[in-house]
Amino acid sequence: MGFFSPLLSAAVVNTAGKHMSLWESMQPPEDISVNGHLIDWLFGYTTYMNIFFFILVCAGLFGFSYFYQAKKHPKAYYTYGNRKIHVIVATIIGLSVFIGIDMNITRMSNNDFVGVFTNWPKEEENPVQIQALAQQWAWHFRYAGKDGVFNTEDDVVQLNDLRLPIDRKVIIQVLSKDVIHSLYFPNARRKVDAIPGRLTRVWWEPTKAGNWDIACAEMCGTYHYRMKAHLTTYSQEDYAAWLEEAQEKALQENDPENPELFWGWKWQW
Ligand SMILES: [Cu+2]
Repeated sequence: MGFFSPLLSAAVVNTAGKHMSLWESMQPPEDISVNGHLIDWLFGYTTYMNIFFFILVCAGLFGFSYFYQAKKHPKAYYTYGNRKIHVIVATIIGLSVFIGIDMNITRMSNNDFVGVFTNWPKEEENPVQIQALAQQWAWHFRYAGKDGVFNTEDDVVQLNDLRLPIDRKVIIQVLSKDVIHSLYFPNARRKVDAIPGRLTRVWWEPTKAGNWDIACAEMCGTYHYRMKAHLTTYSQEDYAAWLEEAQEKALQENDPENPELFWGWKWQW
C-alpha cells in the first residue's frame, strides 16, 4: 500500500535483484485470492483515516499557532480547557476517532473473520486438502493419494513446494514439529501459526496461475529468514495432470518391489 510521496518514486531500490521504484516497492504483493481485497481494504481504510486525522490535527496545530501568535495577541491569556465548549469539542474529536476508526475497523475485521475467514469449506465443496508440517527451517506439504486417505503409501509429500489449482478452495491443516512457525501466503493475505501439538488451519482460494512465495512469519530461530517455500498455482487441468504424475511417482518411490529404487550395490572393500 503506497500512499507516500510519488516524488520519491524516482529513487530506485534493489529488491531481490529486481529493480523497482520506491513507489513500487511500497505496494503490497499482487493479490491472487478471492478474499485478499478484504484485508487490503482494512489496511487502506486505516491508512486513509489516519492521514485524514493527521492533516486535521496539523491544520489545528499550525492554524491556531498562526492565529494566536504573539504579534496579534501580545498579552498571554490562560485557559485550562475546562469550559463547556472545550469539553464538547474534545469529546467529539475523541469519539469520532474512536468510533470512526477503532470501532469501525473492529467491526469490519470481525465481520470478515466470522463471515469469511472462519467460514470453513465443507466436504461437499470438494476443497483441496493439504497437511502442512513446519520444522526448523522447512515446510512439508502432504496430499492424500488416490485413496483420498492421509498418511498412506500413495501420499504425495512435497518439500518447500506447494502446488494448487485456481478457482477451487484450499484448506490447509498445519502442525509444527518443533517450535512455533507461521505459514504465510503474502499473495493471499493469509497466515496461520504452526504450533507443536496443536492443529491449526487456514483456507483460501487462488484466482491466478503463476509462481509465488510462501514464508514463515514467526521468528523461529537462526534461519527463520530463509524458511521459504514456493507456491505454484495451476489451471485446474494442469493441476490434475501434475497431481496424477506426482501420485504415480509417490507410489513408485514407496514400492519395496521397485527395482529402480535399489540401484545401490554391495559395498566393495
Ligand atoms: Cu519458521
